[in-house]
Amino acid sequence: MTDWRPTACILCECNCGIQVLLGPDGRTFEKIRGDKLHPASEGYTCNKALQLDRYQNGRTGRLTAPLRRRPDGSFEEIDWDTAISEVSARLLEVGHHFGGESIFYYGGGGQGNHLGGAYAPATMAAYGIKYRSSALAQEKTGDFWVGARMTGYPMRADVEHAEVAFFIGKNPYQSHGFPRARTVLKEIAKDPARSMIVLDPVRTETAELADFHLQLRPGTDVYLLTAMAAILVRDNLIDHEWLTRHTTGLDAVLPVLRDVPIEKYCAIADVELELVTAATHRLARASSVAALEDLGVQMNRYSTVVSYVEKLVWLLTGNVGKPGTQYAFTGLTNIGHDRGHPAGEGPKSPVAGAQIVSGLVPCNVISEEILTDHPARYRAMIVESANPAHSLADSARMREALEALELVVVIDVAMTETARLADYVLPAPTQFEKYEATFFNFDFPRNIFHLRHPVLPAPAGVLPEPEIHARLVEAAGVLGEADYAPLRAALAQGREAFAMAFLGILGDPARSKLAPVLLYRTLGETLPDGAAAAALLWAAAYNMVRKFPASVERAGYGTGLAAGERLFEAILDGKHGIVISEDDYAETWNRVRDKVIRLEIPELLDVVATLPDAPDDSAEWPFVLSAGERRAFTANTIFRDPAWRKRDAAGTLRLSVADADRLGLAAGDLVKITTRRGSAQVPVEPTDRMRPGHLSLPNGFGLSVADAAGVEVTTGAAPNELTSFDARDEWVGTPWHKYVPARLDTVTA
Ligand SMILES: Nc1nc2c(c(=O)[nH]1)N[C@H]1C(S)=C(S)[C@@H](COP(=O)(O)OP(=O)(O)OC[C@H]3O[C@@H](n4cnc5c(=O)[nH]c(N)nc54)[C@H](O)[C@@H]3O)O[C@H]1N2
Ligand SMILES: Nc1nc2c(c(=O)[nH]1)N[C@H]1C(S)=C(S)[C@@H](COP(=O)(O)OP(=O)(O)OC[C@H]3O[C@@H](n4cnc5c(=O)[nH]c(N)nc54)[C@H](O)[C@@H]3O)O[C@H]1N2
Ligand code: SF4
Ligand SMILES: [Mo]
Repeated sequence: MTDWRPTACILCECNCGIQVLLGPDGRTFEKIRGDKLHPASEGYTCNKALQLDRYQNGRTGRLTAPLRRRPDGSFEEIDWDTAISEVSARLLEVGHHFGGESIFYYGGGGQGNHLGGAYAPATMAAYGIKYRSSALAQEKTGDFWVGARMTGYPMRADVEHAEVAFFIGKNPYQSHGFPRARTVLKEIAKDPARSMIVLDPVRTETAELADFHLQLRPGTDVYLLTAMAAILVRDNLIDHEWLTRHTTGLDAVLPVLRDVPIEKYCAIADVELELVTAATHRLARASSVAALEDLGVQMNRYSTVVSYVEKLVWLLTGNVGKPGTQYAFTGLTNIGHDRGHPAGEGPKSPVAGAQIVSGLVPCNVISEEILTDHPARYRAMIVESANPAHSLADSARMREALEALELVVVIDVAMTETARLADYVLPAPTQFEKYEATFFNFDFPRNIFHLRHPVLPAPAGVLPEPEIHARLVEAAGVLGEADYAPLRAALAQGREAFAMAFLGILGDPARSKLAPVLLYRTLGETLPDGAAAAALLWAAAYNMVRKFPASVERAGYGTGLAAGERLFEAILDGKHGIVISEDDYAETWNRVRDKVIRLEIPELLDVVATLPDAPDDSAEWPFVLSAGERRAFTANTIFRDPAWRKRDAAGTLRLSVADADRLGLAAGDLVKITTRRGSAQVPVEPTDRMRPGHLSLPNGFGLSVADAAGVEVTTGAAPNELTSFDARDEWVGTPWHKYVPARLDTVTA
């Protein structure tokens, strides 16, 4: 009973440390417990982590050999040499005819696995691939872009230490998003000196703990937040002295906010003016406010404008760079960073001309970039650790787009909805069978990184992603023994000599893009316990020291080149996760561009100044559907085995009791929900948590997995059969999954 193996939960960005005890067969996760030695989660887990055996050993459609699609649509197993050489030859052929930029790369990691995807840039370079995307471009790119415009550096909220926690379209009780969320929420709720403000049309578990629940009409956040910002100005609650010292653009913002018809906007949002005023005053009075926006607004109308106004609220009250406010974090990579080009400038997608933010093409334009005669259309796609046929808007159109491509290659652990449409499927070890990590490390003042060691061996027939990328790069003929030999020779003289040789490679732009594979094939082979996949972290550690020398030093790694080595060694050894940097709060200002925050984003301020009266709900679509709610038993599509759910097995459609009564519906009755794009039959769950007119379906349902008899069974409704690719944000193309006009029809048995 002593061989508890440290690893992490892979089901949300928190990646809580866990320990796993294997059964006698060496494969079953007999017991799972929180890892008290993990520096961020400190033993915490939520209910979901305890089901992880279903990911590892459940009925998932696990892949154990490379597959090639036959003309009749069925798959045949092939060996790895055949798979790599055929995939490579076909990618080269597409590149030869249409240019490497006609090959699209999608994914690179889910909630738990980014290490393999970090090797993909080498494959992209080898085949001339230019365009890529991931799920971030259907949620966070508006926030990233606005942040880049205002501060030049992404920021996160220090909820744990905030006097007032402000949640906008975010339900951390279920979805987390910061360490030990349920514990922190309960602490805030219990403390009379602290408050919680929640903007959500649903009385969520988080809203239930709140002091102020602003239960607004769906899709009206832009009005409500603009009214809150305007109340700050009207009631002279803004921090003039702080704003003069730290910001520009106040002169442009103030006249717009002075003109806001506060009462009318509260009426549009359908929240009592008194409640909005009280919440705004509470926030203004606080010594610290941490604001966290998420999908409820990021996948909704005016999403990018909402991200802007939300930031104005905490900026006008001076909530930056102090405990309990917003901070600029360190990290081994640069997730969240964007150049902040004004709208219309900067890089664009080749067909739709959509703005590329943080290097990512908006997910909602991908099908448009394919289903066209445009000569620059994408012709091939590599999908790694993602399920876009299920997770992107408009599944029917995504399927059509994938089928229109000349080549689709999927790297996954399971036969997913996307893999079924692939020409080649390349199987990987699970996240517990290899070295793995995420780059979702945004903690502050101490930031954390966790290189997880394998918990159990991988089956024969699968290859870890770094190995797949290395083989693809080698098959393209751009790297080989001649390239590795000098690096290996340098390595024989020690890490310092290796560092010098490697620096030489970084000086050559063409070869520096291949650096991940160069590291993997040289340094990687010398790392202990088969930790080759960690090779790339060596360069990342050096880079971290270069970017954040004081923070790394405060964490105890010293300075200079030696600090890079020490940090890397600590990462390799730290099976429970380690502290990689330590900041003081004021360090945030050294990361803000020119140490000045720009309050004015002219394009977005124009929208705020000219908001129309909210359109009336049309009779054809009497409901608004939020397609994809996080619940106690949802976890994207990481769990494929439906048996993991202890409750809500069918994925109910939640609606208000008033609507249910009016339609004569009782719990469990089937209804047909119809949208502009499709329809689905689902059981209903009437609840007093919902506003009349609002519907909610969970995320992650609608997966098909073979049952014991080999028959494909689909559980619940796939949300994106109901969403449209063209319902999206005007600025960065993020989808309006939480605002889908819908209709209900009763189903007679
Ligand atoms: N249990 C669980 N946790 C998860 C995940 C999971 O699948 N399951 N997935 C992870 C991932 S990938 C992400 S991105 C996060 C997402 O985490 P969240 O953004 O918190 O998740 P959601 O439930 O999609 O949406 C949040 C809230 O938005 C509300 N909402 C709907 N419409 C509106 C509106 O018009 N205005 C406002 N203000 N709110 C609205 C919903 O009622 C919901 O409570 O969760 C992560 N954590
Ligand atoms: N309508 C609607 N759509 C949504 C959302 C919504 O709220 N509403 N939410 C969106 C959000 S926020 C997100 S983040 C996306 C998530 O959607 P996706 O980005 O598509 O990712 P996941 O569902 O997390 O699936 C991850 C994939 O990785 C595979 N996998 C697991 N482990 C490994 C591994 O070790 N290696 C490899 N190669 N593969 C592995 C899994 O089998 C699965 O196919 O969904 C989005 N779609
Ligand atoms: S799903 Fe729960 S246990 Fe897993 S990482 Fe997220 S908060 Fe932690
Ligand atoms: Mo997400």
